[in-house]
Amino acid sequence: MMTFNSDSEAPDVAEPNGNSAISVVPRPNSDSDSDDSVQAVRRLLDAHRGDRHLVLLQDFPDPDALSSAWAYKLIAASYKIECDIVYAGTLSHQENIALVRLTGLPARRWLSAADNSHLGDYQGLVLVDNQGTTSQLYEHLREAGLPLVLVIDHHAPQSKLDAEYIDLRPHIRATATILTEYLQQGLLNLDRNNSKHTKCATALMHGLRADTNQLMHAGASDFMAAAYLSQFYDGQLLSAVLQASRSKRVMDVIERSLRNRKVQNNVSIAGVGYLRYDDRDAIPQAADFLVTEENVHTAVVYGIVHDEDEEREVVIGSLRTSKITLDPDEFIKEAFGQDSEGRFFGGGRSMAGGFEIPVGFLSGFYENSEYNRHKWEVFDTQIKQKLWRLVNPEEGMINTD
Ligand SMILES: [Mn+2]
Repeated sequence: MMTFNSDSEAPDVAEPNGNSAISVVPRPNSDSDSDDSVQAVRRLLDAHRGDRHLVLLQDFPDPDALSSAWAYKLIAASYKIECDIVYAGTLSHQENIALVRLTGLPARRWLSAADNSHLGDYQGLVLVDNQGTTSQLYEHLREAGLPLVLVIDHHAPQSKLDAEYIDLRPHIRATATILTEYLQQGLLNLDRNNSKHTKCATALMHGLRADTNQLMHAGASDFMAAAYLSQFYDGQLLSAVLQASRSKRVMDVIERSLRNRKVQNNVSIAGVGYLRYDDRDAIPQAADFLVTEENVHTAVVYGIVHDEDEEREVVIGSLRTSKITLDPDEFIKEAFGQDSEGRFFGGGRSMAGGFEIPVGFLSGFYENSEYNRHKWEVFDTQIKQKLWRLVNPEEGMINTD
């Protein structure tokens, strides 16, 4: 299926390796990893000219995912590939809503997992900033026979993927950096006078800042990508996106996390009880906040998110850490293990991780009921036991009040 065209416009990989070379920060295009990936993606796009791709994001897409998917869509369009960017959950962070509205970012919610009527329009599936494990649509789309064409991600490997090409770079801090390298190496030449291009560059800048804690955790390649984007992005538009304010309900969840937190061995853990689907992003925001406390290097916040439309409940948790030696992916996989089908309940990337545990048969939210209280206590106790066991191995089970 793939054709291997010559890549005459490809940058030369070879760099002199002599002793005279002065040590400098590596240029992205001297990174052979990145070069190989760009060549492979270029060949793949060439081979799929005229196709239509479905670009799938995690259920609660973040700025890194949204901006990277948009960049992919713009790149693919120049290869006559049309893309639709979809997610199955909701946009719940005030900054994400502002980002989408202010830039006109073309992502939409896929309304029903059961709706197959449009699947025939697509020849391929592309995963951006995820590996299918954080989308409730992924299994469904694969079962419906949509071939996985391309995966572009920076999370640690989550499961075995059979894609035509996988550009998985866990050492890169943001998927936006990978997409920016694609742009920089000529998959699409950005034009300062094209407002879609400047808006996409602004979104990418936001995405890469968001995933690197405002560049504080950025590596050399993220800085190089930011430097490249700085020629195209709109600073005023970015500050408008960043000024989006938090809703009262999000503030309430942060307040609950503060009140309920327990700190042991520099790890802060807080359960926040029930929250609405649309406020789900309050959980990572609360974790971001708790990790700023003195003597705390890692924060975990979780709650039961209930989706009124589908009567579905799921425990959602977020981990944030400033401890370089703590691997969030390993930590979460070890704490919660796998479900009966061998899928992990969560994973992570550098400095951050998350988990989702289905409430299943016990789902159902009844206003002010004892049932809700019991259910919360059971999940809260179990999650705390699993976390404290890792944080405090000598003490084993601890009392959770
Ligand atoms: Mn990301």
